[in-house]
Amino acid sequence: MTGKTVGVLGFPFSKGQPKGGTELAPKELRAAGIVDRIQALGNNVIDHGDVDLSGLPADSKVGVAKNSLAVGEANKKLSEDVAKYLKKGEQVLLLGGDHSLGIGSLHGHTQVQPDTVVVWVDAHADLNTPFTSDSKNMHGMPLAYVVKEMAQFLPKTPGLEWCKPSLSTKDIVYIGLRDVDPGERKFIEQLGISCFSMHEVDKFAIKDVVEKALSQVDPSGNRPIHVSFDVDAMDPIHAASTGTKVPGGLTLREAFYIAEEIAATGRLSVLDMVEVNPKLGSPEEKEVTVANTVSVTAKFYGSKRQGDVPPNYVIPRPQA
Ligand SMILES: [Mn+2]
Repeated sequence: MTGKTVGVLGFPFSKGQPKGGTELAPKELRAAGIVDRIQALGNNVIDHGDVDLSGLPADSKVGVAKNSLAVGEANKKLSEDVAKYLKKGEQVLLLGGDHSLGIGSLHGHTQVQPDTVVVWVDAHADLNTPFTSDSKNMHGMPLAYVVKEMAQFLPKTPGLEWCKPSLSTKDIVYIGLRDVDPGERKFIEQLGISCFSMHEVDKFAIKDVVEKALSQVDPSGNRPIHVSFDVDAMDPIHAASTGTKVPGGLTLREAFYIAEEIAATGRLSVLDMVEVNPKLGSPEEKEVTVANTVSVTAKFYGSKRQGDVPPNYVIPRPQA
């Protein structure tokens, strides 16, 4: 995995959901050494800091979706930043932030690489529209705003006017789902979105799930890959400090395996790591969640459980 340039971008944002704290995650992940870990694997890493989210509009009332003006404006900036660094030839590692950032991340990515495929690793489908969502929180809606076939189900959403859907349902595959709303289940079925829920993870085991997922979405195996990794895909044992945890999730080993196999394709282009919330859970749970998020991220950039060897490592010998 040497020779790649990874541009790291923080998105300190939490208005896609009601619990404050995800805006602190980029800082926590950096403090836990995420940048150094990826650099030590032989990647060239540039930390671009955080997306400038100053001066976001304040949403005075709940319109069609909560905080849609702020979510829309923040994601517009994000989309521009993601596109900017991809155009420079970098891979982008995005540190969220809540999962509403999928809107800007996918929009920006498809502006530069329209043939990208999306692997959405999550306990939830994040495919709600403002009409199918009970909570009206936009971290449950990002895919609805970037998928062409979903446009017919969406209301006009203040703040999101700039966002033209640029992906097709056939470009997307889910892994890890286990808490899917009725409307989302209907969309998945009717639009034919590839989906490997925890049931399929149990049934086929993670090796076959990853293989099938990648071959379904990209049979020829040559398209850029966008992974949107919600830490709530993992079991709460491994990632308790997150806003919408659901029991029965991926083990840490299964999360590692997904990341290792994606890394092995050599086609990872954008990785979103989202929904770490340092304000939730005990201090120990926070520490475990952050540490596991850093470890999974490192696997996406070449860290191996068989052991990592720094590029300049020389076996020590006794002096003659
Ligand atoms: Mn999510």
